[in-house]
Parts: sequence; C-alpha cells; structure tokens
Amino acid sequence: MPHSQKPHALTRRRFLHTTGMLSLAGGTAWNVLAQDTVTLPFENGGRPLVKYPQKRPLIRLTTRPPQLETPFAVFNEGVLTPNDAFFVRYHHTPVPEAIDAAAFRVTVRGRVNAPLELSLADLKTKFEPVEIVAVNQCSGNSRGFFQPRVPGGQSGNGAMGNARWKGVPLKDVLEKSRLAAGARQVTFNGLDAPLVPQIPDFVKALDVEQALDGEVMLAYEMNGEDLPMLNGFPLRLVVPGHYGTYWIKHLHEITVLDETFNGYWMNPAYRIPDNAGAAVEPGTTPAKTVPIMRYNVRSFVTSLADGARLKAGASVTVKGIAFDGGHGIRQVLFSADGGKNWRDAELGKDWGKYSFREWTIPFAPPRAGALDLKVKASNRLGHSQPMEPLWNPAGYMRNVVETVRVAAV
Ligand SMILES: Nc1nc2c(c(=O)[nH]1)N[C@H]1C(S)=C(S)[C@@H](COP(=O)(O)O)O[C@H]1N2
Ligand SMILES: [Mo]
Repeated sequence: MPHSQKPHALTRRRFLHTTGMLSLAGGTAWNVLAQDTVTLPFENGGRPLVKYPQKRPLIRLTTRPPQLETPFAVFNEGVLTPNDAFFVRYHHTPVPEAIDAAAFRVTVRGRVNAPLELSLADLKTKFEPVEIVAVNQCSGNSRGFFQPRVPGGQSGNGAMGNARWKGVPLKDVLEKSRLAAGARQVTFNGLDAPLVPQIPDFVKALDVEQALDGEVMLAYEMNGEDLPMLNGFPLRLVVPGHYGTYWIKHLHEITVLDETFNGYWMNPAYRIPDNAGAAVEPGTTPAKTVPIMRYNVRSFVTSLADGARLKAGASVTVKGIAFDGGHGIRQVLFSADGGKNWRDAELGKDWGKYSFREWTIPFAPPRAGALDLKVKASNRLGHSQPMEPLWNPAGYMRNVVETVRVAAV
C-alpha cells in the first residue's frame, strides 16, 4: 500500500492530544468563536460567521470537518484574496493544528529510480522557486444555487479565492526522482487522515504528463507568507486552472504509479458527466463520468450585492471579477436590463491567465425601478456562460450568467 505511511511530522502524542481538545469543547485550543450570522440567498442559507486561527470571521458551513467560505464582499477589496479571508475545505476530522516545520518531510516514492525525502529547507534551497497567481475554487462552489437542489455542502459563491503562490515546480522534483519506465500517474496525500478505516484517505492523482507540465507546483508560500495552517501549512499542491480537489494540503507523500489510480476520491467521487458542459437533464444520472478537471468560465459583480440601492440618474462604477481554467479572459459583457442589451466592460490589470481578472464599467440607472444586472465573460477559446444554469447531480461547476438584483430609487 503506497499510502499507509504515518503522518511523521506530527508526533503521535500531540496528534491525540489536540484531537482530544477539539472533541471536548468544540475547539478550546482553536479559540473558535461564533460571532454573527449571514444568510446566503437560497433555502436554509443561514450560516454563522466563525473565527478560526489565522482567519477573520468566515461563513461556516460545517464544523467537522471545517468548511468555511469567504464573505463575498471580500472579493471587491482586491484581486488577491487575503490569507485570513481565504476559504477552507477539508474531508477528514481531525485536521492538523500544529506541524513541526523543521521535522516535516515530503517523500517521492513508487516508480522512481531515486526516491526522495525532502525537508522544507531542501525545497527552498535546492530548487529554483517560481510564483504564480492562481484561483483555487472548490468543485462545489455555489452548489447551494442548484435547482433542483443536490446533496453536498450548500456553498454560496465564496468557496474560491485568488492568491500568489510561491514554491517549486513539481516537474523539477519529479525529474530529480528520475521517473522509472512505465510511470503513468502520480498520487498526492496530505497529513490529515480519516478517523475510521471505513472512510478512504483523501488521495488525488494526476497523469504523469500533467504532473510534468511545469505549472503544477509544490507551494510553501501564499501571498508572501507561510501557508496558513488551514490552507495546507507547510506545503500544498497548486494545480493552476484545476478544481481545488487536486490542491492537496499538508502534502507529504508523492507516489508514482504504473497504473491509473482508482481511489475513492478519484472514482466515484469528484466526477462529472462526460460531455462538453459537464451537464445532464436536471434530475437524471449521467451514463458516463470523468474526473473533474479545469474550471469553466465564471464572472461576478463584486461592488453591488443583491438588494443594493442605486440613485436613478447618478453614475456609479460597477466592478467585478472573471476567471476561467487558464486560457485567459478575453471579454466581459455587462447588462443592466436582464440580458437584453450588453456593453463591454473594461478589463483591469492582467495578473496572468490563472488569476481573477478585474473588470469595471460606468453605469447610471436611467430611471427608478428594479434592475437585473448580469455579467457574462468569455475566454480566449470563446467559451462563455449560458443564460440558463447547467445541472449535474453532484452540484459541481456551477455554470450560468449570474444576476444581481438591485433597485434604483
Ligand atoms: N489534505 C487535504 N487537502 C485537501 C483537501 C482535504 O480534505 N485534505 N480538500 C481539497 C479540496 S476539495 C479543496 S476545494 C481544497 C480547498 O483548499 P483550501 O482549504 O486551502 O481553500 O483543498 C483540497 N486539498
Ligand atoms: Mo473542493
């Protein structure tokens, strides 16, 4: 079994100790405090705002495991999502609370000629660092908006974030390990593990070709700082343009296989209908599925929320973000009349094809009344967003022109 290794950077005693504290008081050690509540705009959308270590109050979806989403107003503050506001998603409880960075090692084993065991210092000194600005988005971001509704975490639009990641190309590490003939896939495992053996460990796989593409990264910094604990300290995989499920946190085992990995979290979990829109007729089951991969095109208004009031006749700058799976945003269109007429928004600074792209447009409501503001982006391949939402049974890859309902008074 390639994934049976113990989380050696956590001492067993400490692991049990912190586990005990979490289960006792619901987080004494973590100082987890509920502060306020928010209501996401769908049925059962009430959520507490909760403060976790290294985080500002975030929207809590679940406690065990922690699933926290970013309050949407944060995305209007800047193109990079601050570390303390960045969303959090785990599959297992308990999650690592303390990791000894000096003792931490990441191993490369399996179909390699030179197995590796690397410390953080090794990664920082023996390899050329790279940086990339890239969006991390959960497959189930916006699942709460699916109609008909689907099971799974009912997220609003805040299970995404954009950060500057610094680390080492996975390619350079794999080359140092000298892949053996017949290498087909590479698996990634983090220090968190399931509490009971019936739950499969969260392990993800990429094809060797993708692992060697030079973009997939072992990241040790986020926005110029160490990764926050809840975002994968001290090392995580960054797979630009690909859903967060591949971005393994607390990454400590890299294993090269000569076959296709078929673990639970690759199959049956995290799969989408095998067609261009990753969609089926609402309420039906796809005949064939494939692993979820790249983001579709998304765009949002960030400067105005549902229910906002504008002054009729007065001009404002409407602002937002757009992104896609790495081809780059080419155009953002804005409509203030529910999609009848569209105008070109101005694109902001290009932070790279994996980043949020800011856009702005001046707008003056012509008269008092209700307004449906819509935003529609397209990328350099010409992929855009449909007016009616696409649907799949897992609630992945929310895909529609989003609407913000405001009133001019
Ligand atoms: N070790 C570990 N890594 C993980 C997960 C996990 O449960 N354990 N969840 C994945 C999923 S589904 C997502 S969406 C991202 C979320 O990254 P974040 O918590 O830093 O926002 O982490 C990924 N990496
Ligand atoms: Mo996710």
